[in-house]
Amino acid sequence: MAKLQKYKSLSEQALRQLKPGIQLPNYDRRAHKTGILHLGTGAFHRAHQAVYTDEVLRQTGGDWMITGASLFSPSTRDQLAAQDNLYSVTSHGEGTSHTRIIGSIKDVIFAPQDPHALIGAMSDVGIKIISLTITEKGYQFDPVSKDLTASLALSSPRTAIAYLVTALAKRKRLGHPPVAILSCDNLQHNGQVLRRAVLDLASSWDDSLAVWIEANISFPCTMVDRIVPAQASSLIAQTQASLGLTDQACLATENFSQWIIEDAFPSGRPRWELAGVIFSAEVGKFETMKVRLLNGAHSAIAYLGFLAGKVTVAESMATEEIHQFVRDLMQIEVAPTIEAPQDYDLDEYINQLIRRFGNVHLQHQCRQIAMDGSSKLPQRLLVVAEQRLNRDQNINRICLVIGAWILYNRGFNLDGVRHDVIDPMSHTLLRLTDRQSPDDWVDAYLSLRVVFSTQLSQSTRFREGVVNSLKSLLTQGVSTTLKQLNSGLEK
Ligand code: CS2
Repeated sequence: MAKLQKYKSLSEQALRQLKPGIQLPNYDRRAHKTGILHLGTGAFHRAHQAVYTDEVLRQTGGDWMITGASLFSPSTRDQLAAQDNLYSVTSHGEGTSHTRIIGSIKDVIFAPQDPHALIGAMSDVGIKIISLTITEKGYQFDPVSKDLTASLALSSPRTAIAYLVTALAKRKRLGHPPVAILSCDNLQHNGQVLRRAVLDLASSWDDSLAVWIEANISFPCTMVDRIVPAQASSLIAQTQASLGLTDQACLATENFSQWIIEDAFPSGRPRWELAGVIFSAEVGKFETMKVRLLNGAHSAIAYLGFLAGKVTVAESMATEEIHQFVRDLMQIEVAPTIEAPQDYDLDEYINQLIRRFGNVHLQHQCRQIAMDGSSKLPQRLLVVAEQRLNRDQNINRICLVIGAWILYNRGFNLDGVRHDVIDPMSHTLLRLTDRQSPDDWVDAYLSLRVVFSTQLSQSTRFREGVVNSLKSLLTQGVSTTLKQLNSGLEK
């Protein structure tokens, strides 16, 4: 603590006291108005989209500052407010690291404290883009849920989708210009999924609103990619040493970053291409490649690594059998289901992923990725299993990941050490393994229609694959199970 007090806090005024070599926002932050409203101002948004926007403001200016909103916790708002909404992002590559101060966030609203302030900001005439990082579970939306219709009727929405519909209704009423609503979450066809969710809720409320949204609002699809661990407890002290100031909101990430966007912005957009964004009509191919290979492998590492007693992704990947398993999962089972975007070589992409997963600077915890498996696994790996079953191909590795997920959801690892299971379905999941044998557990899991399609739940091969994996993990442990699988010759 004494050490922390020695340093001043990061702020506009303190910028000149930063150590040399740190990149600063070289634009007058007050002179640029807000053009983007972002829902979900977590670490990922702040180390990805906010960085691209900061770069555009540096290069060409414009009214593209971001107003952020947090829907669940006031902590980002509080940390940033104490620092004039400035924070640092340090990116680590192989042997290099680079720190910059990001200035593109103008303010952050904590929605539950003042929902009307957020609706007001979303319907402001200057807003041209409403973007979202609300994680996969934010899209699992039930339009007839009492909670949501009631909250809408009261005009005090709680979910991102309900905020969007309420704010769009206000924009329509005020005659304000159309906006692009930009999903930046790891879902296949994220723009279309979001559009459907918004239209479903809007039409359950007011048909004419749904018609107006269809005619005026765009929902571009995007592929976002940067590995951004949640802030580790040691990071503030480490960053302090390199900044010479205290930054409570600092983030560490990798030096890789990618953002592919469908170019459909009815009221204009920042020139993000200047910061490396690729505008493409092929977003779908990029999404499939990224969600299945990167995110699918990530989930595999998270569950198997965790069960094997590893804390981080890099530590898991340093284990030979996990490393080999992850490579084979990607190369043998996942890649053949993917049509690569133009000029992309899947083998090279996989090699690059293996290097990224091995980045020891990231401290990316398995338990962070293990969260919310019920809303992540369907588009990451289960869809791959379906395709492979249709082609009568081997799905052993995917079945093993599902087996590891089931074991993880029991709330203790293979040595009996307890952990919290964070998942929108955690209560249901915990109960499913109350039964006698792994066969019963799997039958109970397969009846979860939100997770497993009819095809998978009726597939004997899938069921047997998961049951056998579970039994092997329970009796032989992670290492032996993986070694056996890795030595198999099946393709
Ligand atoms: C991860 C992603 O937590 C997770 O589920 O797989 O957040 C991943 O790090 C990003 O999608 C990388 O772009």
